Amino acid sequence: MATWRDVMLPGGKHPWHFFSQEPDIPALLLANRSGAPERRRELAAGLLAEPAMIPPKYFYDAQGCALYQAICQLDEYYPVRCEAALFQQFRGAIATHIPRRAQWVDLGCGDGGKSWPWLAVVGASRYVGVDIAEEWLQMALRDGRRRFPGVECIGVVTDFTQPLDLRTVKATSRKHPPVFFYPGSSIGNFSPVDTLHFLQSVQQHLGEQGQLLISVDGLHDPALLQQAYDDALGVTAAFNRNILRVVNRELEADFRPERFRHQASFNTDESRVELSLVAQETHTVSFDGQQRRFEAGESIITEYSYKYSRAGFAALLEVAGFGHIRHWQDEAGAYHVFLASRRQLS
Ligand code: AVJ
Repeated sequence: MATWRDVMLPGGKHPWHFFSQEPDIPALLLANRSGAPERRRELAAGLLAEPAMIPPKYFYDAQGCALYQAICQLDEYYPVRCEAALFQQFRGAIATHIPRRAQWVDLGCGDGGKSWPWLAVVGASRYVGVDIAEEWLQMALRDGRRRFPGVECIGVVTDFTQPLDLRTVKATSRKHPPVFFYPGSSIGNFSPVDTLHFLQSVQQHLGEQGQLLISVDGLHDPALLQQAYDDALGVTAAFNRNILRVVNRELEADFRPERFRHQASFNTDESRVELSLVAQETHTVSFDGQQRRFEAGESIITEYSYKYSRAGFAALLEVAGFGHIRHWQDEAGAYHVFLASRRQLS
């Protein structure tokens, strides 16, 4: 994801302001998008569960996006820098394996900023931005068109924590193979089982020459992970607690964020960082005509961020039907980039 600086327009105006007035918004396809009633059901069910949970996709309202971008600037948050350095160093080498004229499918595109350096190198024929946030997608498409006049830019608004449904892309596609680009180690938010399902659904969209280019955060020293997810400035804490504001809005709940403490810990057995919000005092929260009592010390789980060894993730790719698995990593061997295509049946 790009920095907040990148989304400010000349003159310091916030881009949202412009979108609503632009007549020239490129084609957007809507697929598999959950509406407000489903979101409310999902949130309410999570709050009533034991332990309570709020899915991490609810972090990203406008304020959550801004806080996430601040996280990406933190000294402690290493993944962004690891990935940027890896892409910088190996872009040319990776691109030699990517078919010319491909359809570049940017999963979770945000403002598209991570894709532009690739598009210039791989000679793509089409850019397909995929994101749950329509405003970001529109910005990505607009920017993509401006930068690459010869590349057709289309978007799919979808929630791909649901099974990936890109029939809309296929229906409009030409013969060119897709390259699925899933950077940012965002795959870490899926459980291993959901990761497998996600990889399988990408694999099914690949055709013979398609590729998946994905980055995955590796296994680190728990102390380093702890710092990356509980930074000295408290930015991650603010990001985490902001989710309660989102729930208040979506579900007419009366959470008081100051009653919860940010907690990050590494679960070695599950190989994941766990983010939660811990109630500081016993109290009851109302939402959508229901109530949930939180005991002092009780947690709401807000995010799992799974970490993989090289071999562990390669094994998942293989089980999902990928072959020709290529791999790049940083010097410390703790951040991974994989490029893989469909395993050909012999
Ligand atoms: C967006 C899932 C890659 O797990 O590192 C950063 C989100 N949460 N700090 C991650 C996140 C807290 C991030 N991903």
